[in-house]
Amino acid sequence: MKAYISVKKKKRMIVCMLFFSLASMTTVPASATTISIDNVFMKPGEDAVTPIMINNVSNLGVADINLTFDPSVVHVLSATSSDFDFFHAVIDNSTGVVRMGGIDYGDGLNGDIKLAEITLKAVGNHGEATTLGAKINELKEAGAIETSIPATEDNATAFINIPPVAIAIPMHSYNIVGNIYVCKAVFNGSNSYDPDGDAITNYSWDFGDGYSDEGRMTEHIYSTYNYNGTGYEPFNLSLTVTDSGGLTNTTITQINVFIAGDANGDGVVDIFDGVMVGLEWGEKCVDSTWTAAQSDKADLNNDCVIDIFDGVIVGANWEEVAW
Ligand SMILES: [Ca+2]
Ligand SMILES: [Ca+2]
Ligand SMILES: [Ca+2]
Repeated sequence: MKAYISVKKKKRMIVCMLFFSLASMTTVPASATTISIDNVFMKPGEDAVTPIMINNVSNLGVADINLTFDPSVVHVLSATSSDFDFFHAVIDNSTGVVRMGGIDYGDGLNGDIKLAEITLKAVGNHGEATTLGAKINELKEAGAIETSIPATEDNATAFINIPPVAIAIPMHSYNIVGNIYVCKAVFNGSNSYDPDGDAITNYSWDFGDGYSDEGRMTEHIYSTYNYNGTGYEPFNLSLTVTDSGGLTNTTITQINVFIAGDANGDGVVDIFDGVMVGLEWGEKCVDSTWTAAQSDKADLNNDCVIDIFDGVIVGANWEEVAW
């Protein structure tokens, strides 16, 4: 059995520090404690493991927490591997509740504490999902007084579906500002796939310069560049694909955009750009994609061949600078 665990980062409250004012002895409340669960993705019949965390806690002595779920979608096989000295779980797969209790026998637990690792089994059909709900019955500090610890509960979702995988292939990783001497950047998302065979229903592109588009293939003409004073900063090209179950995945690729004529990307158009075009003269793309960076750079108009038209762009922009 293969386990699929989301790497989705849970929303965390802003971490504040606890400051003591010696003058007034007033205190600022510590950052909030949260109960967090990660999203889980499974194929029908398969298992997956997700931790239930008590994050950002101080002096934790006792926890009594329910996990709820739709038992027609998932069952809980086990709840183990707790950070507590004593841990006990009662699993009820007929109503969809796991009640978990943990006790610390020492001076209290601090930081991010694992209540348990939950092993789920997908008993429903592909495409179904259930909320994994956390509910606090008790959360108390260690010690005789057993002060309650305030905390928020952060739910998750168990999906009987695997997210798609986004793959973006830039035909040209090096581009020039192309609105005068046309330079189309072409991006191919067709290698994206879905591990459990769902159709990919949407390809959403963000070119990193404020423009976006949809489609398996797309093209874009960059009309701006990022020069930070010493060099160009690339744009972050993002592709998000969505499967027919609504799960998404995003990949980010860096795309270089230089001023027109700046083949070598040093911020100025001069003899070195002409030399680069000359050295790569006659080179052609394979399958509409450059694999050699030098050729990609010298192909200023992105037409997949290095010829006089690239030379003309250098000449027409002679002595232009990026700053
Ligand atoms: Ca899928
Ligand atoms: Ca240059
Ligand atoms: Ca060319």
